[in-house]
Amino acid sequence: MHIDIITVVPELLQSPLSHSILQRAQDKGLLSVQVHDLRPYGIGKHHSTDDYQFGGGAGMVMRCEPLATLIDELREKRNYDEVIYVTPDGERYTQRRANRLSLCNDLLVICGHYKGIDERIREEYVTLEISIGDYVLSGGELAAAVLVDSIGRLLPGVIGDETSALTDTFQDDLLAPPVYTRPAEWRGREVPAILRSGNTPAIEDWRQEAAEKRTRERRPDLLGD
Ligand code: 6GU
Repeated sequence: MHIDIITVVPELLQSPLSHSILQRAQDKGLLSVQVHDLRPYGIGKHHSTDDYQFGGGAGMVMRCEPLATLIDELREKRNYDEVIYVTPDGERYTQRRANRLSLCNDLLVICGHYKGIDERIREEYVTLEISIGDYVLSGGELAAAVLVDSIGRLLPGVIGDETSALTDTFQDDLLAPPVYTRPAEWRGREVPAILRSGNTPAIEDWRQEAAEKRTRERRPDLLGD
C-alpha cells in the first residue's frame, strides 16, 4: 500500500511514522508513506497557503490553488482508491473503516490547518471525510498519523502472531479481555488460575466471557442491545 499525505507541517508526521510497527512495515516494503509539504505550492513570494474567509469570522482557510496543484501532480502518478480529508466534521473513524481502508492500494490524505480547507476542494477531490473523535485538534496531522498507524498494522505480514490483529479490542465489536504476564503472583494479586491450567478451550471460554463482561460494563453501546 502507498499513502501520500499533504500537510503544511511535515515535521509533525516524521517521528510517528518512523517507529516500531510502522517502520517495520515500511522496511519490509509492505507500506510506503510519503509526506508532501504544501508550502512550496503556496502563492506569491511568501508561498501563502491560507487566506481570510469570505463572510468574515476568525480563522484562516486553506486556499484552493496550492492544494489543487499538488493534488493534480500526485494524481498523475497514482490512481487513489480514496482521497481522504481528515476533519472534525467528518464521519467517525472506526475499526471497521480501518479494516476496509487496509484493502486499498493507494490513499491520499489531506491535512487541514486553521479553520480548514476551502469547501470547493472538498467538492472537487475529496471522496471520504474522516474524524477521529469528538474533540478538536489544531490540525489534521495527528489524525493522519492515527489513520496510517491503524491501517498499516492491518496489512498482511506487518505484524506477526505475537500481536495478532485478529484478537484486538474492537475486532468483533468487543473490548479485549484482561491480560497477564509473569510473575504469577504480584503484591498478593494472582493471575486467574484458568489461564495457567493449560486447558485451551476453557481459556478461550474465559477470555470470551471476560471480554463480554468488560464490554457490558464499559462500552454497552458496542453491544447494540
Ligand atoms: Cl481529523 N482533525 C482535526 N483538526 N480535529 C479533529 C479531527 C481531525 N478528528 C477529531 N478532531
